[in-house]
Amino acid sequence: MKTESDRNTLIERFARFLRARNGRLTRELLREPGRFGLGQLPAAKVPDATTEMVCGFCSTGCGMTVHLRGGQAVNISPTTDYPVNQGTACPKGWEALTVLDAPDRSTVPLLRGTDGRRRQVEWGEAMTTMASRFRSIQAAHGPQSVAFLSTGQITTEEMALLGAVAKFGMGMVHGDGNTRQCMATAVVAYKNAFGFDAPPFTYQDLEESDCIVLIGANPCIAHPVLWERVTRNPHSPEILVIDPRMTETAMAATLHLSVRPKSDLTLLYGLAHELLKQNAIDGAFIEEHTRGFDEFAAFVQQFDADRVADATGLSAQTVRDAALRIARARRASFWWTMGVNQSHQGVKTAQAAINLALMTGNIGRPGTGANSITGQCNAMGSRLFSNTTNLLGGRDFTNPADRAEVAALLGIPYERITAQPSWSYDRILDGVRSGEIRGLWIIATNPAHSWIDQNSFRETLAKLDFLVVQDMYHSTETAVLADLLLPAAGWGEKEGTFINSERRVGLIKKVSRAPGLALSDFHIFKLAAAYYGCGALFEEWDSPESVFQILKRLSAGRPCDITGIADYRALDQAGGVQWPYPSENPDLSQERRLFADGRFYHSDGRARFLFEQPKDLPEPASTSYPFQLLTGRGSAAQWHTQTRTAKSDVLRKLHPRDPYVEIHPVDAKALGLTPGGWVVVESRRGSAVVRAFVTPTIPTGQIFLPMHDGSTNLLTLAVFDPESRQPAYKACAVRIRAARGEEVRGNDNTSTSH
Ligand SMILES: Nc1nc2c(c(=O)[nH]1)N[C@H]1C(S)=C(S)[C@@H](COP(=O)(O)OP(=O)(O)OC[C@H]3O[C@@H](n4cnc5c(=O)[nH]c(N)nc54)[C@H](O)[C@@H]3O)O[C@H]1N2
Ligand SMILES: Nc1nc2c(c(=O)[nH]1)N[C@H]1C(S)=C(S)[C@@H](COP(=O)(O)OP(=O)(O)OC[C@H]3O[C@@H](n4cnc5c(=O)[nH]c(N)nc54)[C@H](O)[C@@H]3O)O[C@H]1N2
Ligand code: SF4
Ligand SMILES: [Mo]
Repeated sequence: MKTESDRNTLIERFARFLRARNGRLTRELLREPGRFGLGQLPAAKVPDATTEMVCGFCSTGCGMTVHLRGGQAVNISPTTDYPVNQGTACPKGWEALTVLDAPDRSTVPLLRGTDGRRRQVEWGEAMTTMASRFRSIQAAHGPQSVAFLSTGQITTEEMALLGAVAKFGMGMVHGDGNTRQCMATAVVAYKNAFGFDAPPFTYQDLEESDCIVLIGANPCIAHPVLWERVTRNPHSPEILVIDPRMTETAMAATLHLSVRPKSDLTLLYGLAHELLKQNAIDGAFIEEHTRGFDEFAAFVQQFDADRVADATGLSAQTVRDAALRIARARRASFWWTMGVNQSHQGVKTAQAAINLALMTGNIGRPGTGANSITGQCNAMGSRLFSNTTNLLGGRDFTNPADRAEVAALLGIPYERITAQPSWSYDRILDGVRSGEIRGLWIIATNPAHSWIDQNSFRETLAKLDFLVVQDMYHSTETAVLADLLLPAAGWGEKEGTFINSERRVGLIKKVSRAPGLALSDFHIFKLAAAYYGCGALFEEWDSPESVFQILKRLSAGRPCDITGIADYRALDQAGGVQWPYPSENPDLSQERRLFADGRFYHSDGRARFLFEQPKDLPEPASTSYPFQLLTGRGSAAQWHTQTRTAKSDVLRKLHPRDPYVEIHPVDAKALGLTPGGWVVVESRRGSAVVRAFVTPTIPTGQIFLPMHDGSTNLLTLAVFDPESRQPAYKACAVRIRAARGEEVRGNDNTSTSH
């Protein structure tokens, strides 16, 4: 009889065979499509070389092989031996090159004149104007009156350069990023619980876990390649999905817990209570490696199954059953994303998931962990090196020793290292409203679509004296508002590194020329420094590769130490490298998780149990607004505000053409709505006209709007988690009715078709 390990070896061998075969077939297909009945490629498209780099959409960080002709990209396919994706990719990855070639690419700087019209200018005039406008605002209103909003979608080297130039060179105090919309909750939860923002897992854990708990996460749509890895798990795992909606992921679950929106906190405390009752805790781990357990255990006594059933809408039996499945597991893992992070009590909900992992000793071993999957290709780079919330390398702006260290490492005078931490995104916007902030520089994010409560956001932006937007496309909702639009190169048109969700540093390369006068963000930041007169401070920062060496210095001796990466150019062949990777005694294994020794980053080495009473929904349903609105990702083929994915014919075919709202058949019937008919969704703040997608996958009393349509955030309510200041995009009260003739959108009139 075969042992489990024999069986695993066989599975692994078969998987390797499939990957090798698929890799060969892909290469042959791209070289000789005629042999596969696909017609012949024009000679100019037949590749003569390949190179490897990571994908530029989501944080999974798949390895992609770019097929080159004369050094220029002609095709792309997933890399078969990259540890992340092992030969698979989602549709966005396959289409990553297509979206670079679009008629609305931003190719030349555009500057608004006194007549309100924008005209094309040379880079020299663009940068002189930017420097002089920002300087005169700062002269009149103080250095803090100019701020920046950046992103998780440029390279780590670019982020670090921007953060350093803006704060240490141009004197700005406040800068934040779209990671606030996304990851701030996980960052705070980890920092307070573990002592550092350190997602502990490696993707292999998805294959090794025997109980995978997904909380507010829909990886089938949002992280399809990670879902692939779940499907390769040979341990027939329990899959518990906590999501109000019966998502694609929930359909594959062994147990779907369709909770009421934002009742997760009560549920997770209830599970802790049940685990205690079932004595399914790891006393030795708790004793040796944590702090605050007794208080936590006393606190959760009040969350008996009846209270939990009352709050969540689940039966008491289901709650007990879920706890039992976790208790039975040898390796339980807890994964969360936006259903948790984007909520009015997100930090405590994330920490409630962390508490479950800690109390059951499910951390630091294969297949375990309290694991936040991040979103954007380089959100993790931004968390460490954007110099916004944290000083470079996960340090603290308010700590003089940290500032002195950074000054010394960078050779920048100590007085220039900003002592005040940045305001959060929403506070920066409050500052614009109050006149404290008058100049704003927005880089690689499209907040005039993605920020919460758009009507108020747009009124706020209109108050600025000078708005600079730096984007790949001139047509985005934010780009069209800019006084100065700077044309940027995108992924594939520049080089640098991204860090994926499992802390893996991967390389991107220039395989295509940016159109017109568009420049890499790196180059634009260098120009900004030069025109501002602070270029001399950043002489050493002369290329992405030299900034990577600076980042290594900044990381030395810290949890995110990457000093062991000797050769930045070899990152692709190495399959990427996970942090930490110190120069002394690095762990050379391909898949690495944190906390194997049970030591956390707090000075006493112990993780913390953190908890508080659940709070009511900020805007509960009422008689006039009887539905709870959920928002999120709609399809694996759409990316956020669709500036990129809408450019691909293939991707457009993979999702419904018109924007839609998911509504339960019972609710649709009661309101007289026809499937596919146009409806109006209204909140106290705005309205959206979309088609009714009548489906039992959404519970009654709730509706779901994908975030990809520009009108979704006209409805959302500007509520924030008090600890992380992350917007609570996923619950406000709305009503819905059939649209009148004049309200129906024209066929091409969707605000997403850029
Ligand atoms: N195709 C595609 N993939 C993407 C992206 C994209 O735009 N398109 N964006 C990337 C980014 S930046 C991110 S952050 C990730 C996001 O990845 P996910 O977080 O997985 O995606 P969302 O759809 O925003 O939210 C996940 C689920 O939360 C559920 N939810 C809403 N409210 C609650 C609640 O109160 N409790 C619980 N338990 N669940 C709730 C929603 O029903 C939804 O199914 O995706 C990344 N991947
Ligand atoms: N209602 C609702 N709203 C949400 C969410 C939700 O679930 N519901 N999710 C939130 C989340 S998690 C996120 S992450 C945000 C995302 O929100 P955004 O960041 O606004 O979304 P993107 O469409 O990714 O915008 C990225 C912009 O950068 C440009 N770009 C891409 N690459 C480059 C580059 O290399 N350089 C430059 N200069 N520009 C580049 C693109 O053209 C695009 O305009 O949305 C948030 N908004
Ligand atoms: S799963 Fe994410 S990283 Fe992988 S191909 Fe798709 S978008 Fe790219
Ligand atoms: Mo995100």
